[in-house]
Amino acid sequence: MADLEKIHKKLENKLKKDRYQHTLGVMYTAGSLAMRYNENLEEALTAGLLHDCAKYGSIKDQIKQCKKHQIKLEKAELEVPALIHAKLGAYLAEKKYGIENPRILDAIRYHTTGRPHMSLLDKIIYLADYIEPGRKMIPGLPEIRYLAFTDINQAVCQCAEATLNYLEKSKRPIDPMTKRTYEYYRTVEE
Ligand code: DGI
Ligand code: FE
Ligand code: FE
Repeated sequence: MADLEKIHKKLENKLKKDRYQHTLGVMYTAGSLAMRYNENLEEALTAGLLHDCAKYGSIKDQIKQCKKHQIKLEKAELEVPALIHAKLGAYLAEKKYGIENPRILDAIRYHTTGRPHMSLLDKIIYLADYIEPGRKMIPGLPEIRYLAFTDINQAVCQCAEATLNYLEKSKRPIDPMTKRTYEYYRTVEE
């Protein structure tokens, strides 16, 4: 676990205090879900710790960083800039934090939108991000917290649905992948 210690220190210097606290919440929640579902604990802790590693600086700064590292952003990503930190995060986790494990990098890459056919680790990070103890209380959250530990696919479905409802209500552009996640998990039985 020596590497995790180093990552902790680096992130504490990079992220704002609130974001760092959220990151720790996601890390421990991901660890708990990994214990529940027999997922690799160290992978879950590492992905949880790093999932928002690109979420510092303004959106403009994040776009600049993408340019600098030759990360191509699709038009849709520029229209939904909240998604940029996930793609950039997967890149930084690999290049700046030395993570080679593609399962961890994918969990970071898809933590905001989810995707159809998520791996168990993807689901754990997607849910841990939503349910960690520091999240502001919103209607439906207690049920998703319960479902995360009892019926993980149903939890993913309700989390995606709640996100879509929230985006529709606040009239924000919706990424196709966010929709596909919901459509897939609405009917999935795996
Ligand atoms: O980085 P966090 O704040 O911890 O959480 P996150 O990465 O899940 O999401 C950041 C925001 O992105 C959150 O308010 C939900 C939003 N989001 C997810 N899918 C979409 C989206 N925003 C837009 N505009 N469109 C989407 O498809
Ligand atoms: Fe995020
Ligand atoms: Fe997050």
